Amino acid sequence: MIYPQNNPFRQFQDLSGFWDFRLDPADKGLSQDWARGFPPDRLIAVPSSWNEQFQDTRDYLGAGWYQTRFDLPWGFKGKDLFLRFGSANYLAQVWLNGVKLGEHEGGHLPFSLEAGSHLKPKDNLLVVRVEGLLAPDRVPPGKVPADPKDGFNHSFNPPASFDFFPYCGIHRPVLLVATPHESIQDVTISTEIAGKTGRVKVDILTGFSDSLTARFCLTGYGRKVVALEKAGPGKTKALLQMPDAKLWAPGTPHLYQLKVELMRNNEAVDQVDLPVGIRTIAVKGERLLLNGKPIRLRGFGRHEDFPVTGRHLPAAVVVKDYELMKWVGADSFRTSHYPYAEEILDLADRMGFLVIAETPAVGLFFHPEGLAKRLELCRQSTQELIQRDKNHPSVILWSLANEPHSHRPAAKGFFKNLADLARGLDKTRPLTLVSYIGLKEEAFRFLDVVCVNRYFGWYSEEGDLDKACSKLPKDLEAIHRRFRKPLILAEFGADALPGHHAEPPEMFSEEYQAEMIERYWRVLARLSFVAGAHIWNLCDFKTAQAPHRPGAMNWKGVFTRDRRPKLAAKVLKKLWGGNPSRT
Ligand code: GCB
Repeated sequence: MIYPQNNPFRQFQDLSGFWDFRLDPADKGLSQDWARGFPPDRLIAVPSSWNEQFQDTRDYLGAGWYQTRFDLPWGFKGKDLFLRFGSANYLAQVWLNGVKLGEHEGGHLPFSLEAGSHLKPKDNLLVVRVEGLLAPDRVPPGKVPADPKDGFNHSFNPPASFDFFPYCGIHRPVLLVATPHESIQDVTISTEIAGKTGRVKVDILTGFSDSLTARFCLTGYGRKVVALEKAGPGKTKALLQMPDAKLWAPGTPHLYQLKVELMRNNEAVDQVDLPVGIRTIAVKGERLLLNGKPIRLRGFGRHEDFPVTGRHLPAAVVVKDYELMKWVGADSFRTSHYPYAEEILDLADRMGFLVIAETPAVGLFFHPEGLAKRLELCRQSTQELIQRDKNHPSVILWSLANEPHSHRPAAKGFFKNLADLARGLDKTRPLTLVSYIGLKEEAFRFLDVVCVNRYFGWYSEEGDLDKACSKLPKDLEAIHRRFRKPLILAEFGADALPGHHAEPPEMFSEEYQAEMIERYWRVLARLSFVAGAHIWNLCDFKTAQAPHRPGAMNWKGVFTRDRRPKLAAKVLKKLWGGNPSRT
C-alpha cells in the first residue's frame, strides 16, 4: 500500500491514543471471544511497547489485547477503507466489530487490512491481539536450542537470541485509510543520470478494468516535466527527463515533487504525491559509487529504543537523533536490526542521510528445527521491506541479515534464495548481509558489498588496543583479498559506562571507548577498499538481562539512552568534522 496521504482523493485518520488493554497470560481471550470486546483492566498508549509502561509487564511477552472505538470520519463513506498498522510485534490479529479482518506475523513492517464492508458510521469496535513470544521458528528467533558451535551464549532473560530487548505491542501508528475505488495502487520510482539530465522512471499499478489516463508531473527548482500515458489495467510506465537535474546526495539532499494523477475524461479521480531524489547507487570493482563517485560511509548502527516508549521512537526523539548524527558529522546509518519507522526514512531523504536498510533477520541459526518457516518469514520480510522502502533515495543498500550463523551446511542456499528474491524486486540497489564470520561467509560470493562486524579490543584482545589495531587491518585485508568487493565495517565499538573514567584507559571507561574509535578510524583511513564504517551504537540501548549486560543495557552508545554525549562523541566530532553550525 502507498503510504497514506491526505489530498482531495485520499484521507487517513490516525487512531493512535489511549486504548483499552488487557494482559492474557492464560491465553483465554480467544476462547472467551474477547474479539467482540473485553473488560479492560487498564489503558495503554498506542503506539508504544507495553513492557515499559507498567510495573508488571516488563518481561511479559504473551498475549495482550487492545481495543478502541471510533466513528467513521466525514468524507470516508463510499471510499475503499483499510486499517493500516505501521508495525506490531510480533504476531497481530485484528477484528473489527467482531469480524476477523486478518493477521500479520513479523514485528517491524506495516500491514493493511481491508475494512470497508465491516465499518459502521458510528461506534466501530477495533480489537487487536498482539503476542510477542520468542520461538525458534520465528524471525528473529528466540529460545534457540543451545549449540556451542554457534559461538553465542543463551543466557538472556527473556531468552532472546539477539542483543536488544524483545519489546512487544503496537509500535507504530494505526491509521484508518480511505482511497478512491479507481485508484493508484502502487508507484515505483527509479532514477538514472545521463549527462546533465535526470531520468525518472515511474511505474504505477492500477487495479480497475477500464483504461484511464495517468498524468505524471515532476516539479522542482523552477522546472516542470509532464507526461501523459494511457493507464490500466495493470502497469503503466512513464519516463520523465529532468534537464539540469539537481542530484540527491548527503549535504545536498535535493528533492523533486512527483504528482501522479489518474484521470477519467480529463477529470482527476486519484492523486499520489511523492518526493523524488535523483541519484544512482552502484558497485564498481571495490568501490561503492553514489552518482558515479566513490563514497565512504561514516555513521552508526542504531536501535529504535527509548525509555518509557520502548521500541516506538517519538517524533522529537527522531529529530534529536538526526541532530546528534549531524552534530558529530555522520552521513549514514544502518537500520539495525530491523526496518525502522517510515517517518525515519522520510527524514533521511530530507536531511541527506544514506541508509543501509536491514530486514529483521538477526540471530538466524541453521538447525533444522523451524528452518523452512524461518526462510519463508525472511522471504516475506524481504519482500515487505523492499515494497515499503523502494522509493526512498536515502536507501542505498539492502541488508538481508545481521550475523547469521551461516557456517552451518544447512545455510547453503538460504541467502542465495533471499538474494534472488531481492534482486527480482529491485535491480537498482546493491545487496549485502552483515557477517561476523567474514572470510568464511559464502554469501559474499554472490552479494555485492561485504559488511562485517569486528570487536577486536572488546570480545577478543580484551583491553588491548595495540593488539586490536594490529589485527584489524590484517583481518580486513584477508577478507578483501578473498572477495574483492567494497567492504563496510558495519559494527565496531566498546561499552562505556557514562561517567566512568580511567587513565590509562580500560574497558568500560569513556576513555577506552573514545580511544578505540579514534584508533580504528585511523587504521581504516589507510585501507582504500573500505567503503565505510559504522560505530556500534549511536545510543545506549536496553537489552534482556545477561551477565555481560550490566543493568540490562548495552553501553556501546556514543550517546547515552537519554541522548547525552560521552567522551567519544566529542572525539568523533573532531574526527568527522561535525556540523560547525551546531557547536
Ligand atoms: C554484534 C551484534 C549487535 C550487538 C553487538 C554487541 O555483533 O550485531 O546486535 O549488540 O554485537 O554489542 O555485542
